[in-house]
Amino acid sequence: MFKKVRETLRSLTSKVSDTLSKKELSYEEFNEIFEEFRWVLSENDVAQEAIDALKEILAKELVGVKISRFTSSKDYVVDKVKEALRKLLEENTFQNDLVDLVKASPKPYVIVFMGVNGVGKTTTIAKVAFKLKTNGLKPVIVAADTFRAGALEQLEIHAKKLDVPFIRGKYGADPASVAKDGVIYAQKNKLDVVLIDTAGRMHTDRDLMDEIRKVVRVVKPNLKVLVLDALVGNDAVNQAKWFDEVVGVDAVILTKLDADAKGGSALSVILTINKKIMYVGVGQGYEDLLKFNPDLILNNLLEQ
Ligand SMILES: Nc1nc2c(ncn2[C@@H]2O[C@H](COP(=O)(O)OP(=O)(O)OP(=O)(O)O)[C@@H](O)[C@H]2O)c(=O)[nH]1
Ligand SMILES: [Mg+2]
Repeated sequence: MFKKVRETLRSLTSKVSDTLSKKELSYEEFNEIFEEFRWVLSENDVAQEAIDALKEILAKELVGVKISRFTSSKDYVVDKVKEALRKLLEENTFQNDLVDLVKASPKPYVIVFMGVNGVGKTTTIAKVAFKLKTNGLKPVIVAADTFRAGALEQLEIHAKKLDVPFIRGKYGADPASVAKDGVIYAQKNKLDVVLIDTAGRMHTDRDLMDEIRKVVRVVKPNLKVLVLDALVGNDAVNQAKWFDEVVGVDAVILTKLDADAKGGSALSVILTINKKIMYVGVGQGYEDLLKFNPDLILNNLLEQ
């Protein structure tokens, strides 16, 4: 389905550029071409406001312009579409650099990672720990997923490989008190960042949702990060809404971008959730975490 976003984007650029290579594009012509595109974006749950904003920006750039016969109309249109999308994606970009943010804040800086099952929370924490360490900061990893079998060991292996301190409770222990232990450990040992892993949870599980609320109430994190799978598509909106309602979401990390070869799914997710994207995951290695910037999506989406 998301393949369609990319295909339609292509057809939009080629239809507009066909006209522009011969004559000026009238608003009526633009409108007709765009409405076809709107339909595909809506089908993919891209928010109407985002679509309207895109239309307005594009209309300004494309209607009534004359292209010199020395310029390729195709390049011109692709450029304009890219610029318009860039503007929208920039509004959804977490502008601060996490390393700078931590350096400028009182220590320890506490981050809680949350999200539904299997989106990549644990892997992402290992990547973030690696990034912080590489930048001269001292993190501690805290396993507050005391729920899923194997979760503690999975995180412990990462901590050992990364040579980062690791705090865990027993299976079935209260995640909030494990998280608090992690913060106390960081205070005592003058560590810079506390990275708290939590169990995957669905909004339908009231107990687990109450539990994450308690973790947040007890440790009062500086940052609440929602981890989303870029391939999730339409459900991303719901996930963002649930966690926002329960504890609030300060930033999003979008994982598995490497699996969204064409970028359409990620584009839909970003334009619909109305949250700032901080990092994107692009693989399973520790270094596969990139600071989000619109070009990561655009280059994929509009490459010819
Ligand atoms: N290709 C790819 N795979 C990823 C990425 N991030 C995570 N994964 C994989 O996704 C799977 C699930 O990752 P986890 O980190 O265990 O996910 P989780 O959210 O902690 O899962 P639960 O704790 O069970 O809810 C693993 O196989 C990871 O290697 C990514 O950016 N790209
Ligand atoms: Mg996990």
